[in-house]
Amino acid sequence: MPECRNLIFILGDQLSTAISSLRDAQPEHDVILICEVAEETTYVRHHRKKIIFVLSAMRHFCTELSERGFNVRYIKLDDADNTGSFTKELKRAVEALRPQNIVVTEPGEWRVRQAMDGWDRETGLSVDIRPDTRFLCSHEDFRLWAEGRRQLTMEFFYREMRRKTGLLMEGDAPTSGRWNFDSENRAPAKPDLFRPRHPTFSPDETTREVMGLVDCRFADHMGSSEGFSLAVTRSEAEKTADTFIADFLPKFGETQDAMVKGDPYLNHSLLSFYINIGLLDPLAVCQAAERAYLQGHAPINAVEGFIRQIIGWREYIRGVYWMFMPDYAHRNFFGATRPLPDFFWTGKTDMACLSTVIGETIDNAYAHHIQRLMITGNFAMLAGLDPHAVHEWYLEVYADAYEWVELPNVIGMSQFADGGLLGSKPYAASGAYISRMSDYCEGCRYDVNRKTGEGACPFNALYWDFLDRNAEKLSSNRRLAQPYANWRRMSDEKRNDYTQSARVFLKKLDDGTLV
Ligand code: FAD
Ligand code: DLZ
Ligand code: SF4
Repeated sequence: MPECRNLIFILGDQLSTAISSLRDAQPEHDVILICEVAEETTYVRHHRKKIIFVLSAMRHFCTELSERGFNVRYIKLDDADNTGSFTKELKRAVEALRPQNIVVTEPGEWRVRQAMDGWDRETGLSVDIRPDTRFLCSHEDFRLWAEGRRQLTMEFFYREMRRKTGLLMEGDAPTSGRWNFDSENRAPAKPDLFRPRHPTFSPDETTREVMGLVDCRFADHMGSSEGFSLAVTRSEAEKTADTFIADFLPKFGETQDAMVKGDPYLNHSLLSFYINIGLLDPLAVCQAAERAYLQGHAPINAVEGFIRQIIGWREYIRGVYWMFMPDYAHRNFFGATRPLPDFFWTGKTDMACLSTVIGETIDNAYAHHIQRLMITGNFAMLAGLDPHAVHEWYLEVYADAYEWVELPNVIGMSQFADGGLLGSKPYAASGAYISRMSDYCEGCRYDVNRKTGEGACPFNALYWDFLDRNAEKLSSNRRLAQPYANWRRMSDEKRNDYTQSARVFLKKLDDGTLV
């Protein structure tokens, strides 16, 4: 057996040749371990397209590494000896290869970090756990920034990140004189038959093999392999990024908050899949967007908005995750306990907004930000669904979901279950918002203009009932002063109509009646 110096363990969302665990790797001395394991494919019941995406990208990454001369020990899910977990596969590899050390990049999830911290004990070897340098802000830097702040306002963090990266900066000042152009990014829905098409990729032999495996093994998970067309190699992901910058970025800002039936992707980038898994580098993507602005190809509101999502929100969300885990996962500010209705898995509801977004989620393992926040997330919070169950649903159904990014977005941003650590007020909205920002209400069985009673849009009564039942916790929030003043100004009869309508709707939900 040739001597193995380092056993380098690369996880399924670390598929980058620039990953820190490979920093000083030597093909002639080191062996790379990559393994498909049952534990990762089933710790939640991931959407089938998500599993196909991750496993196929892992297999293609193995080829990329082999082509660079690395010796890769690749364990497939259906290998007869597969033990089913990271820890057991690591121990098996240690027994087989007798390495001197183990090298890894820190994982993206708390539960894996817990396991990783025991790997030296489990294997009797030193385990070099390196920081994940794909992120621009280290855990330590985030902690330093957050310490002593009463509220962790993303905007201030974002400005630090602009200064740190130099993106859209002219010396110490922001390019174009403003840090944030969000106020120009709120255009409502507009179907556009001439919108360019996002690239799709036909499954190659490797992907087809994974599709067969997943259909057979995960038949009871959401979605199907049919229509799988995500990029699974670095060059395909780069093509998606180039197409986004060329064709979609110029209009990214103006349609960022819009929702249009039959157009699930609009001008969104669809890059979270690839950035999160390691096929694209977040900073390089932002630099490409900045170049588009400097070359006059895309306007500042679009480019600033896009860069803010990545160096601002994405980094900030990760900072919050690692700073407040593990208890963050169980925050439940409103004490909400309702289980998720069945239609979260089937899309079968008469509420057109929810059936559209959940239907698209089942088809594509994707929904864009406002769909996640203001349709499914908003409904879950207004209806008092258990935030932990809501979190697990999001982790299952989106192909870009890993706990470090999904959990704070759900628990903090969308459900306000952290009581306002991440956001200054809950993202609660009635049907009027959905009607303004989408074309979902046209043709819905419910009437968005009716406030209460049979046939009225359920979001209307749920919105006021949510404010009413949580008044003790929310009425002192200055950003909610206006809605609470409106609520108090209503007659007793009107307020009663709202709470009664909400009660009738929630009873139907609890009874499993079609709503
Ligand atoms: P675009 O709209 O094109 O945005 C560009 C990029 O900005 C994204 O690719 C992403 O990398 C980054 N970004 C934008 N918003 C956020 C954000 N709030 N947090 C982190 N990164 C952001 N994003 C995930 O990557 N994984 C998740 O599991 C996830 N779960 C979410 C759950 C909820 C309830 C909400 C409200 C948001 C969630 N997001 C998640 C954030 C955001 O919705 C997705 O990043 C985005 O929809 C991905 O599509 P896109 O690449 O087309 O994004
Ligand atoms: C999401 C996922 C899935 C479905 N399967 C695997 C796998 O079989 N092997 C693997 O290394 N990683 C997988 N992943 C991604 C991991 O869940 C992810 O690396 C950890 O949660 C750490 O963030
Ligand atoms: Fe959704 Fe209400 Fe509009 Fe129907 S009317 S689509 S339930 S917001």
